[in-house]
Amino acid sequence: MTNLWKRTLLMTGATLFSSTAVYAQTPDLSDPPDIEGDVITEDLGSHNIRVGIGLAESSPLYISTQHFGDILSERTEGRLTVDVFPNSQLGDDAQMMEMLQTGTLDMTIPSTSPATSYVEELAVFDLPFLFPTREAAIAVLESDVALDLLDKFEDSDIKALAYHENGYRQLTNSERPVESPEDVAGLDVSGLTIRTMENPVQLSIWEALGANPTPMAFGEVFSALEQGVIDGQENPWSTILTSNFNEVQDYGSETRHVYTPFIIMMSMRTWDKLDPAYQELIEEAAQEAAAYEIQLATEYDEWARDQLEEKGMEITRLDEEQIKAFQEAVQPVYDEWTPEIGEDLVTEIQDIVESTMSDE
Ligand code: KDG
Repeated sequence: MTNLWKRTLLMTGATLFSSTAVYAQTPDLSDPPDIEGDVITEDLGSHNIRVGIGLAESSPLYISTQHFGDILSERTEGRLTVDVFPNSQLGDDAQMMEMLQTGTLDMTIPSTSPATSYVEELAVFDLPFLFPTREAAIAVLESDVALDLLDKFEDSDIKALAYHENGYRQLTNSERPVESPEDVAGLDVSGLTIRTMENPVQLSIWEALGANPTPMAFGEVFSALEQGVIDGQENPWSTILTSNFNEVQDYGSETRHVYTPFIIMMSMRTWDKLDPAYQELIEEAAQEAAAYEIQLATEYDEWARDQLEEKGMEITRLDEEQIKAFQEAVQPVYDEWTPEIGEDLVTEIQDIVESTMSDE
């Protein structure tokens, strides 16, 4: 089944994979950009690149990674091919990053949050309400200060190729509508038990809000929600929809409390096997796939929220005052973590945000 055919069916809302047995709908997404650039006609070797991701086939992450594969295949006359393994089927983010180090997996695309175990400074992206707009977030991701952090993965035998967008995180839960930090903490009831990514700053955020944060790999979240082990979780709307969390979550709150990037990364063992011409092509293809993924994630975001509402999730939109109450409640996270992450780095990124906002 060709990647283009898969994507076409996905866009028509068809289900390709019986694993979820739920029609994986997608919005009327933009087609991938035309594949341009020189074709490498010289036989520099054939390689099948295996990519493990945590999200579903209908996610912007999966669709853009398929496009990454199409670029490589088309521009090497099929000598480079890519197989994408979704739904955490090869492991969770932490396990797949370890597999890159041992060379048992070629690529994975985790959020920055679990990747802080390799590059601690990436925790800057876990700081709450850091990016007022997507434009400010992308300006930071394109900045030298952010790109320099990708280079640090080489100390761990990982070649980090590009950032793209996981997105603005929203809270969902099965207990009650949430429009204030008090609703999270529960005044006369216990605080919500919220699953977080395995990252200390994420834990601090939900502790500051009076929740009971529970770090957990992404692949375990649906069953933990279904069994009532946790009350809620937080992810972008597109992830909540494509992972069917609405089947086990009644309430959503448009908190936009963190903007999480993804990182496209390759095992250095795979990278080192590749001819320099292939390496150059892979860097180009990663940039093109990243740009396409950000476009898809942008198109998906509000559409997914509206789909969730249509499917019965009660979504609370928060006004400026209500968001301000959350921002004030999580200020201690900056007090605790800015010195840990590095004052200079945090300030440099806040300065980029400020200059972007003044240009908007
Ligand atoms: O493949 C990416 C997912 O595994 C994960 O990073 C998504 O934001 C995420 C989460 O909540 O773990």
